Amino acid sequence: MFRKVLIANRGEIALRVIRACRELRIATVAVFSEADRDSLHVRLADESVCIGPPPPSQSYNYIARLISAAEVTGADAIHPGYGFLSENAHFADVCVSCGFTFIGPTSEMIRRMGDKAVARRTMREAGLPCVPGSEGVLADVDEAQSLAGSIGYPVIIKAAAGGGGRGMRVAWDEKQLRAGFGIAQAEAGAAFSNDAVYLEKYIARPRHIEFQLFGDGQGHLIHLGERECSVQRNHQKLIEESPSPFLSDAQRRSVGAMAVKGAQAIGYLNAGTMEFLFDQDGSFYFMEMNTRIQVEHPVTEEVTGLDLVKEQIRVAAGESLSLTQDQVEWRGHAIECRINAEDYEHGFRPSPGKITYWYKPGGPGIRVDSHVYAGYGVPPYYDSMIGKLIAYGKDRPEALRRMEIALEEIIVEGIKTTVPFHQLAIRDARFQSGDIDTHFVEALLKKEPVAAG
Ligand code: MV4
Repeated sequence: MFRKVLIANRGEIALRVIRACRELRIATVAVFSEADRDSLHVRLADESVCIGPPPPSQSYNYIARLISAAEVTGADAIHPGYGFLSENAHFADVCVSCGFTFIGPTSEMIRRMGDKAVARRTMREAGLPCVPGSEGVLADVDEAQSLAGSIGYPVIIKAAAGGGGRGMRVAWDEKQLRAGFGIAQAEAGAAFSNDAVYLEKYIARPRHIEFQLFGDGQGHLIHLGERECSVQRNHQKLIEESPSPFLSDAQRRSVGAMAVKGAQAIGYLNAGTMEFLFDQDGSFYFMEMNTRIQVEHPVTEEVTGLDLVKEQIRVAAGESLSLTQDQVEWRGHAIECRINAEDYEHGFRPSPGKITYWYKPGGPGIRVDSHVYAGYGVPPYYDSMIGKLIAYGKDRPEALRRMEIALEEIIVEGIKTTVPFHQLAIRDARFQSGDIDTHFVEALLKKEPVAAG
């Protein structure tokens, strides 16, 4: 097992990794930017190293500084968390070539799944259902047009280097396709320095359901069930839950087995998530694979009773998975609300600043993963998430009720947060009945004009 782990991240996930290391009796090194000097991850880690000025490019994304910090502190492994360098294959390579274990999959797996057109081909060859579309990237707009003509409109053009909804363009007819193709290419080129795009049939109003996967170095690969992530806005998830209210046990077993088969095709190692879109009629399609621990991993932890971060560390250190597929048991229901420093009444605009008062809800089935405290200043440089509120119950109604109570209990003063949005969403009749798709937030905010005050 490792003696010392450096956490190449900040915020709640840095705390989450520190806690997992503590349980495993591994020493921890925090890294921090000048804007995060007073952050809890700095206080709770055994050691800390300042890695530069506030902008991520000068700190959390600055590979040479992270490696230097690992070298001077004598760490033997690096946990990337989510975001920042967590899906950067080059970073994984540099870690390994400098003698540090990267707590995640190999750089080769990150690279393969990072190219969404390659991921799609790989999973189709492994037998997973994929939306009809192009065989790899498109050469030009004429190829796009002839393909769209044969599969039928609407279609969606996606950046091969994209993912998470970035660099996508929907076309409902030939004219929109010809106009959108160049825009998609230009956007992809500007955002990812790679203008390769591919095409798929567009699925209207899908559900986003993702499966948690885990592989170890001994060739074991298991799935830990799914998370329903349809409640999102501008590709930012707001509420996640497990299990999905939409899936039957038989569907869970069959899609889970598919996901395992796909991950086995690339010999997948460590934690990964396979994202599927579900059609209104229950058909499902592989979309992409994320090669990191995700923000919403706690809902899976609550219903399986596992510690996914500890599992990541153990597997990276060469140990076997702590259980087999047959031993995975799902119990109850968990929901997560992302508490962001955002003013939802004004288009979810960022609301950084000092938190003057903070009261953390509690009671049976309530978990709060957060790095903030009264007096903490939310810096404007990073992601606006200040914490995750997770409610567990024996069934969905109990989890929902506990969430509703926790949202009434929580107090955050000094900044605006997404708490009022969550209160609205959780009480919505459609949400209560589980009737949610990726257009839920839009429909909710349209229907319910935000009350003054
Ligand atoms: C799609 C789609 C419809 N049809 N692909 C957005 C995130 C990225 N992982 C895939 N995304 C989509 N791909 C086809 N062929 C609709 C989306 C999509 C979406 C997916 C999941 C959650 C929210 C979404 C919001 C808008 C569009």
